[in-house]
Amino acid sequence: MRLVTRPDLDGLACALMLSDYEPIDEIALVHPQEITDKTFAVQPGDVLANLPYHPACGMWFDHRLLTESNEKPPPDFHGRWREAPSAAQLVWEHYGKDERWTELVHETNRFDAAELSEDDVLRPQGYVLLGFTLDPSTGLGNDEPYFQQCLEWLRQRPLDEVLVEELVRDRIIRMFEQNEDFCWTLAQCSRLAGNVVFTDFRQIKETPAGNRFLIYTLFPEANVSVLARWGYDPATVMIRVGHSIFNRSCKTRIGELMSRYGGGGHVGAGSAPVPIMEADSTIVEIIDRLREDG
Ligand SMILES: [Mn+2]
Repeated sequence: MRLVTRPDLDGLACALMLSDYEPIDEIALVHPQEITDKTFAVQPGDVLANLPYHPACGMWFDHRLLTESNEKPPPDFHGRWREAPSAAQLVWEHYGKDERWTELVHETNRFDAAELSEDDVLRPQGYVLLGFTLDPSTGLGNDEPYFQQCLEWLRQRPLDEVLVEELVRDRIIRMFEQNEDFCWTLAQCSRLAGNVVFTDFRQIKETPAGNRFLIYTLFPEANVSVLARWGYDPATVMIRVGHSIFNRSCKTRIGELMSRYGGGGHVGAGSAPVPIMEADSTIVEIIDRLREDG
Protein backbone atom coordinates (compact mmCIF):
# COMPACT_ATOMS: atom_id res chain seq x y z
CA MET A 1 0.00 0.00 0.00
CA ARG A 2 1.34 3.41 -0.96
CA LEU A 3 1.15 6.53 1.17
CA VAL A 4 1.09 9.85 -0.68
CA THR A 5 1.86 12.83 1.51
CA ARG A 6 3.60 16.19 1.65
CA PRO A 7 7.22 16.25 2.89
CA ASP A 8 6.71 18.53 5.90
CA LEU A 9 6.37 17.84 9.64
CA ASP A 10 2.65 17.12 9.29
CA GLY A 11 3.38 14.64 6.49
CA LEU A 12 6.10 13.05 8.59
CA ALA A 13 3.79 12.64 11.60
CA CYS A 14 1.08 11.16 9.34
CA ALA A 15 3.63 8.76 7.78
CA LEU A 16 4.93 7.69 11.18
CA MET A 17 1.47 6.81 12.49
CA LEU A 18 -0.05 5.43 9.27
CA SER A 19 2.89 3.11 8.62
CA ASP A 20 2.32 1.71 12.10
CA TYR A 21 -1.37 0.97 11.45
CA GLU A 22 -1.49 0.18 7.73
CA PRO A 23 0.72 -2.03 5.52
CA ILE A 24 2.50 0.95 3.93
CA ASP A 25 5.44 -0.21 1.80
CA GLU A 26 6.03 2.89 -0.31
CA ILE A 27 5.87 6.63 0.30
CA ALA A 28 5.45 9.23 -2.43
CA LEU A 29 6.05 12.90 -1.59
CA VAL A 30 4.17 15.59 -3.50
CA HIS A 31 3.13 19.25 -3.25
CA PRO A 32 -0.64 19.84 -2.82
CA GLN A 33 -0.67 21.80 -6.10
CA GLU A 34 0.25 18.54 -7.94
CA ILE A 35 -3.00 17.00 -6.66
CA THR A 36 -5.00 20.15 -7.54
CA ASP A 37 -3.46 20.25 -11.05
CA LYS A 38 -3.75 16.44 -11.43
CA THR A 39 -0.09 16.25 -12.51
CA PHE A 40 0.58 13.45 -10.00
CA ALA A 41 -0.99 10.06 -10.78
CA VAL A 42 -2.86 8.87 -7.70
CA GLN A 43 -3.35 5.11 -7.95
CA PRO A 44 -6.37 3.16 -6.75
CA GLY A 45 -5.88 2.25 -3.11
CA ASP A 46 -3.33 4.99 -2.32
CA VAL A 47 -3.60 6.50 1.14
CA LEU A 48 -3.60 10.30 0.79
CA ALA A 49 -2.65 12.34 3.85
CA ASN A 50 -2.07 16.05 4.32
CA LEU A 51 -3.12 16.65 0.69
CA PRO A 52 -6.34 17.63 -1.11
CA TYR A 53 -8.84 14.88 -1.96
CA HIS A 54 -8.40 12.80 -5.12
CA PRO A 55 -11.17 10.43 -6.28
CA ALA A 56 -8.78 7.52 -7.05
CA CYS A 57 -7.47 7.22 -3.49
CA GLY A 58 -8.52 4.46 -1.09
CA MET A 59 -8.20 6.50 2.08
CA TRP A 60 -7.87 10.23 2.78
CA PHE A 61 -6.87 12.37 5.76
CA ASP A 62 -6.79 16.14 5.46
CA HIS A 63 -7.53 19.37 7.24
CA ARG A 64 -7.48 22.03 4.51
CA LEU A 65 -10.51 24.00 3.28
CA LEU A 66 -12.65 22.25 0.68
CA THR A 67 -12.57 24.76 -2.17
CA GLU A 68 -13.63 24.96 -5.80
CA SER A 69 -10.17 24.08 -7.12
CA ASN A 70 -10.23 20.53 -5.68
CA GLU A 71 -12.60 17.58 -5.97
CA LYS A 72 -14.99 16.91 -3.10
CA PRO A 73 -15.05 13.51 -1.36
CA PRO A 74 -18.25 11.41 -1.32
CA PRO A 75 -19.93 11.32 2.11
CA ASP A 76 -18.79 7.71 2.75
CA PHE A 77 -15.06 8.08 1.97
CA HIS A 78 -12.58 6.14 4.11
CA GLY A 79 -10.50 8.28 6.41
CA ARG A 80 -11.17 11.62 8.04
CA TRP A 81 -11.56 15.28 7.07
CA ARG A 82 -12.19 18.32 9.23
CA GLU A 83 -10.82 21.84 9.57
CA ALA A 84 -8.21 20.95 12.17
CA PRO A 85 -4.74 22.16 13.14
CA SER A 86 -3.05 19.30 11.27
CA ALA A 87 -3.76 16.15 9.27
CA ALA A 88 -1.76 14.26 11.92
CA GLN A 89 -4.45 15.21 14.46
CA LEU A 90 -7.08 13.46 12.29
CA VAL A 91 -4.95 10.34 11.73
CA TRP A 92 -4.33 10.20 15.49
CA GLU A 93 -8.07 10.48 16.25
CA HIS A 94 -8.97 7.93 13.60
CA TYR A 95 -6.81 5.23 15.20
CA GLY A 96 -7.87 5.90 18.79
CA LYS A 97 -5.46 8.60 20.08
CA ASP A 98 -2.57 6.32 21.02
CA GLU A 99 -0.51 7.88 23.86
CA ARG A 100 2.72 7.08 22.04
CA TRP A 101 1.96 9.93 19.63
CA THR A 102 0.54 12.56 22.01
CA GLU A 103 3.58 14.85 22.01
CA LEU A 104 4.24 14.36 18.30
CA VAL A 105 0.67 15.32 17.43
CA HIS A 106 0.55 18.23 19.88
CA GLU A 107 3.75 19.76 18.48
CA THR A 108 2.77 19.03 14.87
CA ASN A 109 -0.52 20.86 15.52
CA ARG A 110 1.34 23.90 16.81
CA PHE A 111 3.75 23.87 13.90
CA ASP A 112 1.25 23.22 11.09
CA ALA A 113 -1.26 25.77 12.41
CA ALA A 114 1.65 28.16 13.07
CA GLU A 115 0.63 28.55 16.71
CA LEU A 116 4.19 29.59 17.46
CA SER A 117 5.80 32.11 19.78
CA GLU A 118 8.61 34.43 18.74
CA ASP A 119 10.90 32.07 20.68
CA ASP A 120 9.72 29.12 18.54
CA VAL A 121 10.72 31.10 15.44
CA LEU A 122 14.04 32.48 16.67
CA ARG A 123 15.11 29.61 18.98
CA PRO A 124 13.09 26.52 17.99
CA GLN A 125 13.39 23.23 19.85
CA GLY A 126 12.14 19.64 19.66
CA TYR A 127 9.63 18.74 16.95
CA VAL A 128 9.29 22.43 15.98
CA LEU A 129 13.03 22.54 15.28
CA LEU A 130 12.80 19.32 13.26
CA GLY A 131 9.80 20.84 11.46
CA PHE A 132 11.85 23.82 10.28
CA THR A 133 14.63 21.55 8.96
CA LEU A 134 11.97 19.64 6.95
CA ASP A 135 10.05 22.67 5.67
CA PRO A 136 10.75 23.01 1.92
CA SER A 137 10.43 26.80 2.24
CA THR A 138 13.40 26.81 4.62
CA GLY A 139 15.28 25.86 1.45
CA LEU A 140 17.97 23.50 2.75
CA GLY A 141 17.60 21.26 -0.32
CA ASN A 142 17.58 17.50 -0.77
CA ASP A 143 14.26 17.37 1.07
CA GLU A 144 12.89 14.00 -0.02
CA PRO A 145 15.76 11.72 1.07
CA TYR A 146 15.99 13.76 4.27
CA PHE A 147 12.29 13.20 4.96
CA GLN A 148 12.62 9.45 4.36
CA GLN A 149 15.70 9.30 6.61
CA CYS A 150 13.98 11.19 9.46
CA LEU A 151 11.00 8.86 9.18
CA GLU A 152 13.29 5.85 9.42
CA TRP A 153 15.05 7.24 12.51
CA LEU A 154 11.84 8.27 14.29
CA ARG A 155 10.52 4.74 13.87
CA GLN A 156 13.47 3.43 15.83
CA ARG A 157 14.41 6.01 18.46
CA PRO A 158 13.31 9.04 20.45
CA LEU A 159 13.40 12.57 19.01
CA ASP A 160 16.37 13.70 21.18
CA GLU A 161 18.55 11.08 19.54
CA VAL A 162 17.37 12.02 16.06
CA LEU A 163 18.14 15.74 16.60
CA VAL A 164 21.81 14.98 17.27
CA GLU A 165 22.26 12.91 14.10
CA GLU A 166 24.92 14.60 11.96
CA LEU A 167 22.59 15.05 8.99
CA VAL A 168 20.02 16.83 11.19
CA ARG A 169 22.59 18.92 13.04
CA ASP A 170 24.12 20.03 9.78
CA ARG A 171 20.74 21.33 8.60
CA ILE A 172 20.10 23.08 11.92
CA ILE A 173 23.46 24.87 11.72
CA ARG A 174 22.92 25.89 8.08
CA MET A 175 19.44 27.12 8.91
CA PHE A 176 20.67 29.45 11.67
CA GLU A 177 23.49 30.69 9.45
CA GLN A 178 21.18 31.56 6.56
CA ASN A 179 18.57 33.30 8.75
CA GLU A 180 20.72 36.41 9.13
CA ASP A 181 21.22 36.81 5.35
CA PHE A 182 17.60 36.00 4.76
CA CYS A 183 16.42 38.77 7.12
CA TRP A 184 18.53 41.28 5.23
CA THR A 185 17.15 40.16 1.84
CA LEU A 186 13.59 40.17 3.20
CA ALA A 187 14.00 43.73 4.41
CA GLN A 188 15.32 44.79 0.97
CA CYS A 189 12.51 43.12 -0.99
CA SER A 190 9.51 43.91 1.24
CA ARG A 191 7.26 46.88 1.66
CA LEU A 192 4.32 47.58 3.91
CA ALA A 193 0.93 48.54 2.42
CA GLY A 194 -1.52 49.10 5.28
CA ASN A 195 -1.97 45.79 7.07
CA VAL A 196 -0.20 43.87 4.28
CA VAL A 197 3.53 43.23 3.89
CA PHE A 198 4.42 42.38 0.29
CA THR A 199 7.70 40.62 -0.51
CA ASP A 200 8.81 40.44 -4.14
CA PHE A 201 11.50 37.87 -4.81
CA ARG A 202 11.03 38.06 -8.60
CA GLN A 203 13.83 40.62 -8.83
CA ILE A 204 16.25 38.01 -7.46
CA LYS A 205 17.44 35.25 -9.81
CA GLU A 206 17.70 32.51 -7.22
CA THR A 207 14.88 32.67 -4.69
CA PRO A 208 16.47 33.18 -1.29
CA ALA A 209 15.45 30.67 1.36
CA GLY A 210 14.89 30.95 5.08
CA ASN A 211 12.43 30.65 7.92
CA ARG A 212 9.05 31.63 6.49
CA PHE A 213 7.93 33.29 9.75
CA LEU A 214 10.83 35.74 10.01
CA ILE A 215 8.84 38.22 7.91
CA TYR A 216 6.43 38.65 10.84
CA THR A 217 9.23 39.44 13.28
CA LEU A 218 10.47 42.13 10.83
CA PHE A 219 7.02 43.64 10.17
CA PRO A 220 5.02 43.35 13.40
CA GLU A 221 2.55 45.98 12.07
CA ALA A 222 1.36 43.66 9.30
CA ASN A 223 -1.31 41.05 9.95
CA VAL A 224 -0.85 39.26 6.61
CA SER A 225 1.99 38.66 4.15
CA VAL A 226 2.02 38.26 0.37
CA LEU A 227 5.09 36.72 -1.25
CA ALA A 228 5.79 36.53 -4.99
CA ARG A 229 8.57 34.33 -6.33
CA TRP A 230 9.29 32.42 -9.52
CA GLY A 231 7.24 29.21 -9.72
CA TYR A 232 8.60 25.68 -10.07
CA ASP A 233 6.93 25.87 -13.46
CA PRO A 234 8.96 28.63 -15.20
CA ALA A 235 5.84 30.05 -16.89
CA THR A 236 4.34 31.00 -13.55
CA VAL A 237 4.83 33.17 -10.51
CA MET A 238 3.98 31.51 -7.20
CA ILE A 239 2.02 33.78 -4.91
CA ARG A 240 1.96 32.74 -1.28
CA VAL A 241 -0.24 34.47 1.30
CA GLY A 242 -0.23 33.91 5.04
CA HIS A 243 -1.71 35.40 8.21
CA SER A 244 0.88 36.84 10.59
CA ILE A 245 1.46 34.34 13.37
CA PHE A 246 1.97 37.14 15.92
CA ASN A 247 -0.68 39.66 14.87
CA ARG A 248 -3.71 37.41 14.43
CA SER A 249 -6.30 39.96 13.31
CA CYS A 250 -6.49 39.20 9.55
CA LYS A 251 -10.08 38.34 8.58
CA THR A 252 -9.53 36.90 5.07
CA ARG A 253 -9.89 33.14 4.61
CA ILE A 254 -6.75 32.64 2.57
CA GLY A 255 -7.50 29.20 1.09
CA GLU A 256 -10.75 30.54 -0.39
CA LEU A 257 -9.01 33.64 -1.76
CA MET A 258 -6.26 31.57 -3.43
CA SER A 259 -8.71 29.06 -4.90
CA ARG A 260 -10.07 31.90 -7.07
CA TYR A 261 -6.68 31.91 -8.75
CA GLY A 262 -6.43 28.14 -9.14
CA GLY A 263 -4.61 27.47 -5.87
CA GLY A 264 -5.87 26.69 -2.41
CA GLY A 265 -4.89 26.32 1.21
CA HIS A 266 -6.06 26.77 4.76
CA VAL A 267 -7.82 29.57 6.62
CA GLY A 268 -4.44 31.03 7.57
CA ALA A 269 -2.23 30.31 4.56
CA GLY A 270 -2.36 29.35 0.92
CA SER A 271 -0.77 29.75 -2.48
CA ALA A 272 -1.52 29.87 -6.19
CA PRO A 273 0.62 29.68 -9.33
CA VAL A 274 -0.24 32.56 -11.67
CA PRO A 275 0.86 33.02 -15.33
CA ILE A 276 3.71 35.54 -15.48
CA MET A 277 1.75 38.09 -17.53
CA GLU A 278 -1.10 38.12 -14.99
CA ALA A 279 1.09 38.21 -11.89
CA ASP A 280 1.23 42.00 -11.36
CA SER A 281 -2.50 42.57 -11.68
CA THR A 282 -3.25 39.53 -9.52
CA ILE A 283 -0.90 40.74 -6.79
CA VAL A 284 -2.59 44.17 -6.78
CA GLU A 285 -6.01 42.49 -6.60
CA ILE A 286 -4.97 40.25 -3.71
CA ILE A 287 -3.38 43.11 -1.76
CA ASP A 288 -6.46 45.32 -2.31
CA ARG A 289 -8.73 42.57 -1.07
CA LEU A 290 -6.57 41.94 2.01
CA ARG A 291 -6.53 45.67 2.80
CA GLU A 292 -10.31 45.99 2.40
CA ASP A 293 -10.95 43.02 4.67
CA GLY A 294 -8.50 44.39 7.23
MN1 LIG B 1 -0.97 19.95 7.13
